[in-house]
Amino acid sequence: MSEYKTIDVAATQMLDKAKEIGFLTTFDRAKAQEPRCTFGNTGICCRICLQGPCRILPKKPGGNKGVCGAMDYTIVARNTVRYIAGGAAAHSDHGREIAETFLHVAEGKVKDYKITDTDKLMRVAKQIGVETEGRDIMAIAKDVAMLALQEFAEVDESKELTWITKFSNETRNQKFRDTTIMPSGINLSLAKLLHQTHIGVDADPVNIIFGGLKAALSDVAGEHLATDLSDILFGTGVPVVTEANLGAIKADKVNIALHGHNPLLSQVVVTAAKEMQEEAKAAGAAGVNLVGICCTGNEVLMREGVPIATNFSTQELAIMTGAMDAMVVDVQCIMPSIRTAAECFHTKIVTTMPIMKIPGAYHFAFDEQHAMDSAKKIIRLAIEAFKNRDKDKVCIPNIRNTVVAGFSLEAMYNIFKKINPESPMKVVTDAIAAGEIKGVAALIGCNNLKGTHDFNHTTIAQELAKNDVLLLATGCSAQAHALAGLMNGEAVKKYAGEGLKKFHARLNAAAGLTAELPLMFHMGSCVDNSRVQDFATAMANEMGVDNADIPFVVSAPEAMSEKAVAIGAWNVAYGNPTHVGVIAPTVGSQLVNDVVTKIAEDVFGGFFFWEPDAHKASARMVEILEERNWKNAMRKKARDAREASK
Ligand code: NFS
Ligand code: SF4
Repeated sequence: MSEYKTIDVAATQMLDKAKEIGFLTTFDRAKAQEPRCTFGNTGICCRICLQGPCRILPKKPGGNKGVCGAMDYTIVARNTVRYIAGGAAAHSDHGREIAETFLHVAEGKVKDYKITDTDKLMRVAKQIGVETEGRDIMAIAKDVAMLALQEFAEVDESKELTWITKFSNETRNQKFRDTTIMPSGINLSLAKLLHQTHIGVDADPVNIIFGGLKAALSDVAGEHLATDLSDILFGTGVPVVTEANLGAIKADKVNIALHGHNPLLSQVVVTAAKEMQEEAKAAGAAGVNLVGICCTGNEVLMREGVPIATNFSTQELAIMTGAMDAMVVDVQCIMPSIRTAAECFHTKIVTTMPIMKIPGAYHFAFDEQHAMDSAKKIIRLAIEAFKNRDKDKVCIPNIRNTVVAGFSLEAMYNIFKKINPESPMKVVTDAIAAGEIKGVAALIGCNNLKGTHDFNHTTIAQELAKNDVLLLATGCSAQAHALAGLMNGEAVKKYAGEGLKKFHARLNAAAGLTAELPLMFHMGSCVDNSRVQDFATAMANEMGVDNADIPFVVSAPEAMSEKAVAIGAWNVAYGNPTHVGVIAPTVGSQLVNDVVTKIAEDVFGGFFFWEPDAHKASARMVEILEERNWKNAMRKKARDAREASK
């Protein structure tokens, strides 16, 4: 066992190296922050106005409320939903940026981007009600782009978000209307939520939570359109075989890490890198080698098979290899400390987005008109850096695992269709009905150094697999499994229960791929959780039951970011039991905590549960799946009996 809080062997080696050179990593900083303040940890610290911070101090006369009189439940509810606003803003703004470029492509105004997946364009257009019959592709694309941008601009509260209503089933849409959480415009619902949680506005915790859920549904729309438009521009993921872990960094090549979330520039860097291999060779390297970190890494993995270097908590350690020539970052989940880490080496940190700069880093402002030029300049900067690389400082852990990824919903359907061409999702629901698999779990979200890096992710995956649960993954969770060698066919042999093994064998025989299907199906980045929800909705539709009745669970074993809170919240609204592997800062108010962990189930069928212990969490998830299957069986029995007595 490592002396550090990680299960990753390569990370352990790099942490040793960091220690040797005296570089303090996020692992040291996490330790330095302990013990945490109980007020903040449980959510009862309010900093919403300048009279604060106010803490709940029940023992002092007048101390049981904030200065304005806000109760613990108001403070906790406000803090929680403000996380959702932050997360939904991040996802949606990412979606909006893609939609802007998409519009310019449709208008023929940019040269470095094109419509790559016309089939997907047609499918999305039809789904959202854009006329396709006999129309020019670009005209259709323009209408899709305009509708996408309208999702942000809408201020008429009687309207409903297209990317919610057209991709959810009618039962859920009605649920969203009945509970007043159906959003009309993305920007509107986020602004409203910030207004609602200003000092002296909403004091009712339940009303605040419903405002938060409306913002969370805006997050779904932002994510879904980001996924759709990225697929149309860059291609929809198909199965790819590649590798993961720090061993994907090559000593003899110019190494460039693509890190962040927005694929607009990184996708062009991939294209540019293919053209610039010779330039790298002229500089004495064996070529250009791209690796991914966080969700930008997932985007280029899904579409281009770019290997994964590492995930969130270990991003600094990719630099510790001494062989990282440039790290190109866009937005979200980029630790500012990568710049300090880079100072110990020759690594160039390149920021690319106007809202994301790091003092001392290079800034190549992304501009869709000159995306290819920027990409080439960045690669040249990396080639220059390579020439200055100190070979004595290079130490790359010899660890890499085979990864089979690229499972967009379309890619999964292509496999299912080989077994059941008419109703592909029936392949899954039949296997559940037959008791071969217990259900489906989606492992998603971040790393959080309150626990041990990647321990919860990989332990839960193994436990669920043993219990015959079909596994989907996105985000840094997917990367954790990839790094640990769980994302390949070997892992099925090692960890899957007998039922899951049989299910996989059937899929493998049908899929006819050169590589065996992996234990975990990597569905993409965190915005691609929209794919995961589409999977769940398809299950509900196939089974003819409400979303809240399907044997489907979600787990964010090491949740960290505001985006993860937004994703968790909408999962609950969609009826999904949602495990979070850290204790949420809702526990400071019994009332709010009960609303999100208990009452939510009565309203939406979905609910949160906090469980830091990976084994207990897995057991609970299996129990939930079994319970839902049992209920479905009972309902069927009752229905059959009724039919028979007619
Ligand atoms: Ni998701 Fe992806 Fe990772 Fe968490 Fe950050 S990279 S968008 S937020 S840390 S999973
Ligand atoms: Fe304190 Fe109320 Fe201001 Fe919050 S809003 S900081 S509880 S006075």
